[in-house]
Amino acid sequence: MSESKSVYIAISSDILHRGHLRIIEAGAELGEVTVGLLTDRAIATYKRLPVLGWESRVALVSSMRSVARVVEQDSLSYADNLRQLRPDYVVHGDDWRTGKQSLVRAEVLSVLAEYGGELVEVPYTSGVSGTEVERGLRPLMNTADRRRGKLRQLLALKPFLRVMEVSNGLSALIVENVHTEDPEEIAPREYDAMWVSSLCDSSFKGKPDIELVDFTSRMNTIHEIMEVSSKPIIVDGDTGGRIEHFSYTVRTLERAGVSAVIIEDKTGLKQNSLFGTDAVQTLDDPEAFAAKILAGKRAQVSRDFMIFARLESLIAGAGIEDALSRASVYLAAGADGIMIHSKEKDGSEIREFLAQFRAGHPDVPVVVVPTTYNHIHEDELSEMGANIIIHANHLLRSAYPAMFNTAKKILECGRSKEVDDEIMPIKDVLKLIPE
Ligand code: SPV
Ligand code: MG
Repeated sequence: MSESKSVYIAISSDILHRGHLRIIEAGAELGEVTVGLLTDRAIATYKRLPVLGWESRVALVSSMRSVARVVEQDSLSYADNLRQLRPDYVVHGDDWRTGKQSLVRAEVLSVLAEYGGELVEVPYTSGVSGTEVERGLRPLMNTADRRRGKLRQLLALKPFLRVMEVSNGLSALIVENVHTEDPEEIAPREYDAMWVSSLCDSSFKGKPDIELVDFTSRMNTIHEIMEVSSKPIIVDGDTGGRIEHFSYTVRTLERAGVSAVIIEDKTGLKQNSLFGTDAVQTLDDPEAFAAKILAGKRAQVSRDFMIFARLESLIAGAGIEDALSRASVYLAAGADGIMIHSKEKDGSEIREFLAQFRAGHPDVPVVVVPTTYNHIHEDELSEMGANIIIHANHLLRSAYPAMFNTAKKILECGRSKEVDDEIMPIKDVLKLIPE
């Protein structure tokens, strides 16, 4: 080994296999190896949550005889570390010449050229793929405990989480797997979590959103979703029901592996919030609702489960001051975060609420549901102070018109040929769900 030369190798080391070891050995033959270990944040942003946390991964890599030092690499980009460390060599498998990783490679080459560093590529070790190992492990890793904890983990690692409505196994499969395919983007974008909406769960059952679909049925939907997916789940708990019942609800949800429940501070016959003041929206007494939150937090067994207090003041026309004072009461009772709801189209009351709320509570997780003020981009909502952005009903709303139009057209035409171009070919349906 040449002591005078320095070598940089970036890995996540979450799933470490002989391909990685070969790269590290090849690096050690060239000089002293510094491993740029991807931080939890980098892995969560670009891939999935790591199976092993930072401390374990550092311990593992530091113990290798060929590794002289471990440093943090906080993004997929090597640029900052290379400019700082100016290693003589970067070593990587040659598999990154094609595909998404080629963008990272191009940047590495240009930074190395700035000071005369060199890229050394090791032939790819066939027969081992970290991605395949990860895919195989995923069901085993998806225990109720691990899944429940994912929401808190993601909240700690990402500036904001994007969440999509799921109402059955099929929509869960879509939200589990859908991702962007922009060739300019190094890592595809995915949804971070799933929202089990009371409006959509009810609507898919042909029932109104008035807490009529009972909790046993809601749990069946949740199990259906859980069986085919691995992302964290946030459940719309409506009003939470009676205080005596809510304690049981919390335990049932957390036992199943749900990450969070959101309950709203309304009482009486619950009406959907998007009716606004067109329906009777009766706000609960703040102390009574706080007592419900407290009962839920006391019932909770796990550390990770979260209870969000949903503020309906803006929906009921009670104003921002009312929402702010209620938020303080609910947080004092132990709420892990709040959801602020609004059906205003321009988003100004949400903006105003968040500005005032953030002044007093910089770190409390905040959920928003931009159904009506949907001209505001996720990034802007995040800058305004939102941590969780829920697209609460968009799969229901896209499925219904498609189903309705197909049913109508076949009726009008007396045959189904006319809809052939608008629906999935049957051969694709047969392959839709792998065995
Ligand atoms: C739901 O999705 O059921 C909600 C959000 O509670 S909203 O419909 O906007 O009230
Ligand atoms: Mg609801």
